[in-house]
Amino acid sequence: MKILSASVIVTSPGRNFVTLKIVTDEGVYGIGDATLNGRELAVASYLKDHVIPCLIGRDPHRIEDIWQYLYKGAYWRRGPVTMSAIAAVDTALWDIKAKVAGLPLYQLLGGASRSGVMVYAHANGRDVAETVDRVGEYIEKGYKAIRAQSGVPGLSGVYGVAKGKFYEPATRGLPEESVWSTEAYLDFAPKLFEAIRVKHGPGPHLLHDVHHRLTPIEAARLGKSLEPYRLFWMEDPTPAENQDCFRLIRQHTVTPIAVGEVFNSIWDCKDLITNQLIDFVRASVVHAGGITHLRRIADLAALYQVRTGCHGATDLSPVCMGAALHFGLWVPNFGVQEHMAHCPETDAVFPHAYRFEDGYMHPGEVPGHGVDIDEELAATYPYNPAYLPVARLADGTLWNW
Ligand code: EZ4
Ligand code: CO
Repeated sequence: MKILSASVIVTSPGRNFVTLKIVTDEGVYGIGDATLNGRELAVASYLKDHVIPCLIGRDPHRIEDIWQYLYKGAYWRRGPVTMSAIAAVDTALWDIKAKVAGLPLYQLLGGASRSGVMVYAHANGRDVAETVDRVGEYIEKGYKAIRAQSGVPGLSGVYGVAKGKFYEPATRGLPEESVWSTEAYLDFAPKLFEAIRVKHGPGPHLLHDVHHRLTPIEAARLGKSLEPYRLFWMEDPTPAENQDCFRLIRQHTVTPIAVGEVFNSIWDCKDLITNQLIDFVRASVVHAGGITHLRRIADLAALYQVRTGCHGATDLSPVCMGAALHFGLWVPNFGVQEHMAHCPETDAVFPHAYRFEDGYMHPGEVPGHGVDIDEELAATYPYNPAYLPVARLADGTLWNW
């Protein structure tokens, strides 16, 4: 079997997605997600101009060798653009291998370790009352785990809270700017979670995304103040570049910590995992080198009782979601999978076998990863540039968004 051709499909059914399609000489094809929010065309070019020419004629079954070839062979290792491109190739090759085997992908990884993949939903409200109501709506829909984000009094725009009906972080045109106040947020956050527990009781797993906004000592204060509400996790409490910062947070709080949605390799995770500075690793199929590399990260994490909590916002396409659900059904140290539903236009462009039932998702039993792309429909949604916002302090200082 040989790789005959490969193409990059850029489409914007509601938001931008980059998809790689690899076609074999036997007619079987596979697809992989290559979307890097706000930097989409860099990955598209990396694939088209530098990766695809190296793939033609190769045996698609040699997934590991092709992964090593693209990683070591580029000389320039790691980075979000490179690793998203490698991930797309890897995901498409696993799709092909599973289709040829006539098996759903999770069977090739080692089979199901559980009956379904617990997912968490996003409950976003403009204030406490609205967020408490949104949490209630997701409980009614059957979700066992819910992330809560709320508008903060005194701040006009906050991460995770929708301006319109749906929350979508990227906006068309140039980056939006928002003003951030750590003081307002730290005073507010415990009140939000107190109200949620008072109304909805101890049952639901509650999650919260700090989105890199705090310094280590502020994150320690937040974690401590949230302890009475027993969060499932506090996500990205501080940027994870200088990872020693997490030691300081750990000295002060037992609120579990999840980090890693911006990570692209096992080297970003290694020290946090081996020093037991985090409890959940957020690395995803698309941004961390595909199934082949994510499996390596999860296996390292398992040694330290760190569990998976893969990123799954709407900027990770249904192709990534499908692959993530196969991965999550298998991975022994599974924690939770993020689920932010795509809009109907996106779902129509990417027909998929995965389904939601009573708080759990299942990848389905279709051979491969079970997600396809309707190329004709995709072509009716041309690329539409969009950026993630930036945050500034009240005096104009650029902050972490
Ligand atoms: O801001 O995916 O936990 N989820 C998140 C996301 C990220 C976006 C960035 O593209 O933090 O909403
Ligand atoms: Co996040």
